[in-house]
Amino acid sequence: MALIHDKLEQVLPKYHENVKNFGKTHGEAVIGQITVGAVLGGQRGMLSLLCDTSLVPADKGLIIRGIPLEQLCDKLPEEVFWLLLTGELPSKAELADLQKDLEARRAIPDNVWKTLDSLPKDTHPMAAFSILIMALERESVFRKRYDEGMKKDDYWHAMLEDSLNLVARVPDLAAAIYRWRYDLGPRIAPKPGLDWAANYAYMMGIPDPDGGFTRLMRLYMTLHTDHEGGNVSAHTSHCVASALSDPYYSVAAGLNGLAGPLHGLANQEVLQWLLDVLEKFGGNPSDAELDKFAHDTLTSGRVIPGYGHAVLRVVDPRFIAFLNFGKKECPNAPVFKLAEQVFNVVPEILKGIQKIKDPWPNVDSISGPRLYHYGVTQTRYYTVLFGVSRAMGLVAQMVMSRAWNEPIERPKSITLDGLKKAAGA
Ligand code: HAX
Repeated sequence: MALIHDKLEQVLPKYHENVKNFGKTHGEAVIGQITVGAVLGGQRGMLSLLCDTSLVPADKGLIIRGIPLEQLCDKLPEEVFWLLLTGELPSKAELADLQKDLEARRAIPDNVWKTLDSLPKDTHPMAAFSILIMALERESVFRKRYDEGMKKDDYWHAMLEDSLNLVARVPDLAAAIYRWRYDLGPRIAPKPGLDWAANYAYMMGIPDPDGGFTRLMRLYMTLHTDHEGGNVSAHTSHCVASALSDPYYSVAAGLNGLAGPLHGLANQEVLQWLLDVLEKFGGNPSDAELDKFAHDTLTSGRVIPGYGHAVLRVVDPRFIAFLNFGKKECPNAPVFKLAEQVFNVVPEILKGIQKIKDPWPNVDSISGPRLYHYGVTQTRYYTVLFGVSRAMGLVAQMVMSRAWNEPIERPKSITLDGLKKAAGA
């Protein structure tokens, strides 16, 4: 049995007890109010989900299991995965064991590759990614054991099995989609001994003479794993899993939400926006030209992609991590310089628009320029990279929810007339 399983055997039953006892003693305590504005405003600020993997305070940004993101930037994504699941960073031996375990789980059945080959080439890479995860569903240990009458207390064990299998395999699926979608030649088999993100980079087949792309991929995968429970991908995945749909169904559902332009697809939109700027001005523009371009975007009724956030009210620490990486590794790349320039120009514009609550960049405003610099120029692929990493957070949240036997999600809806009555209108 892998060490991650042993560790969770120690941790999760205690977590279950903790949640259960707290629910018993404080089940009636009031923790907030629901306003009409929140119901009409995408449930902003409504506290209604338990998520212990990470937290996003508006004035700080991502904190994973009590550790601010800034302190995790040099960690491998597998280490963050362990942290998400257990609440602690792994020891060297635990990390090595998890890596070995993931490596042993990565074989992909042939039906999945046949599914990929059968898709039309203009299928969006995110759609292909979701379809391939669904093609893996027939492997679900959770569903099989549920059909055999598994006990409730064993649910998380089966969820963990599926979760580890899925996390082990998503880089292979994603790399294969990249090579297939852009006619880059046959799939590249994983290289034994490489870490999870390095293997993903390797299987994409991007030339990487000085290892810069591999370093970027490690950072990229570490930064995108989790962002508490209420964002569209996490919440969707969580809701689907609460019906005891297995992780394949639930992760695919979450990734379908990630594929929206207001969520994970923003990284694709950002890069396109930056390339439009470079094309229009024949290179990097002056600040005045950039200011005018941004205003034109806004007056045409579009958002400035990569800026603003539903929760954050400060510069996203994930943005800062990428900015620091770019300053060190590729300070003169035109598209990186432009992303930096946008950071100097756009917040001042957005601050002048009263309705915008957060004028600052989010992670998507800068992840694409890094990829572009290293040769991943196919912008429609970008959200797949986000999804590979996010799968770790989604499944970690799912395993924890199963551990405390969270019931099926079922908030109550209300009609407009009912809402008006409730508001005394
Ligand atoms: N450009 C133009 N207008 C913006 C804006 C931006 N970057 N950010 C917010 N606004 C607008 C909203 O569209 C909204 O306008 P309406 O009232 O006319 O609909 C108004 O300002 C109020 O929005 P808000 O309360 O500040 O922000 P929301 O919580 O409603 O939305 C979004 C948060 C991230 C969706 C929003 O800021 C946005 O659309 N940003 C651009 C897209 C983007 O970068 N998305 C990625 C977000 C991070 C993420 O999830 N990554 O996966």
